[in-house]
Amino acid sequence: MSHSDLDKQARSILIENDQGGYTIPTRGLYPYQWNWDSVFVALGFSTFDQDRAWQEIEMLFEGQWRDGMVPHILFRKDDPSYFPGPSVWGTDGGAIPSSGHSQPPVAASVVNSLVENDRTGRAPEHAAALLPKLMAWHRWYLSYRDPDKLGVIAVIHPWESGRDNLPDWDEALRAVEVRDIEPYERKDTSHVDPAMRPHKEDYDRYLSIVAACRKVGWDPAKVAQTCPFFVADPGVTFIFLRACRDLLALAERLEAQDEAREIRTWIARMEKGTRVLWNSTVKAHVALDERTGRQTDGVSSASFLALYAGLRDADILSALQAHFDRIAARVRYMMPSYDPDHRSYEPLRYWRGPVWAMINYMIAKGFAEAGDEARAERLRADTADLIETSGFAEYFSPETGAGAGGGSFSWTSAIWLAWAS
Ligand code: 9WN
Repeated sequence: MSHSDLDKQARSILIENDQGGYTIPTRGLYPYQWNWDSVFVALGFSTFDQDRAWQEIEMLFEGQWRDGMVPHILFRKDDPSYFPGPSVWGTDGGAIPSSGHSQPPVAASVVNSLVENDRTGRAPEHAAALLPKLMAWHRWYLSYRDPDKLGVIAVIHPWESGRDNLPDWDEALRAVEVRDIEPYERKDTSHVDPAMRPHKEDYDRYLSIVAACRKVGWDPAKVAQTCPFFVADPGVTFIFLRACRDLLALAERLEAQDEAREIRTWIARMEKGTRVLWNSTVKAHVALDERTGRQTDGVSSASFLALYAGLRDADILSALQAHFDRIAARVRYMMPSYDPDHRSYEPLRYWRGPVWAMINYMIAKGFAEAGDEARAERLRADTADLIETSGFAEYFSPETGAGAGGGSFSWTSAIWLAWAS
């Protein structure tokens, strides 16, 4: 298929997945509005309809909780094709029924980029209205996902990381007691091959964490104290740090001095904090279980986001370049979600190996900004090849390039339009 046919197809996927101002990731498998999916979708829409891009983000923020949190799923209408739906979550934090935790905070970064690339003249107005909401969300992250002020962001659920069954969560998840869950029927395995999805033992624990948080009424301070899962995540930490830098640029552009001053203190705290995620044996940033103090031992695609987060230490750059080249010698398509040399690597099982287009976009941005255009271009070219060969799949095998998971996928289409094509 030619580039212009793929452009056309990508636009029509976004339009078909549009539910009237917000976009679902894909039909059947994910029938609601997901947080970081929507934000990447806005980036895609911005290439051909900037007003629609703003609307996507504004509708996401309609679901913001009173405490500042922006949920990972908004259940605008009940849809039996997804489990767990609103009744399992039992939340009451905002105006729209939702899940009870968040997802990687890419919004400030995309908002800043919509402002930079504005062709309508209306961006400053949209951005000014969003600024206090973004501030509230970022404050929420610092208060309740870094209560000990370590300068790293923890996730209270694998789903909050956006990288559900990453090997980094295995040990912490095993420690979660399976309790307080009703008999349930999964829906994901009826849409896609069960061999590629998380195991039942994982789902039992996913639901046990939800039950534990529901028990404390999703009160964020109580969740931080009592949640059976509390793991500092290099993915969310780096995305958050990057988002803080972009939020600062936005605040400065809008001449919001007080906000800018406050954000600078966040950046200083995070820049220092990320050191606790550095594993000197592995030579990369890894996850840290805050309940046990144990670090994980694998390089994940999030390790490469250190550059996207703006960490400019020469040792970090050279370690990541060496990992990149080692991994590139093992797989055909970069960047696998987990190290192919690690014992837990599985090329097609969800976040244990496959390639995701929007992760490649962020990693490449980091390499380019660190002056490494060659590795940035390798990521773009691989992403384009994957889409040209296998279409707009949810994710891809790093070995064969086969597409897997849901089809006609929104964020893959958005990333094609905004970057890969
Ligand atoms: C749970 C929608 C979402 C993505 C996540 C991805 C997957 C959901 C699931 O799909 O998670 O949130 O049911 O597997 O892991 O990153 O936002 O595309």
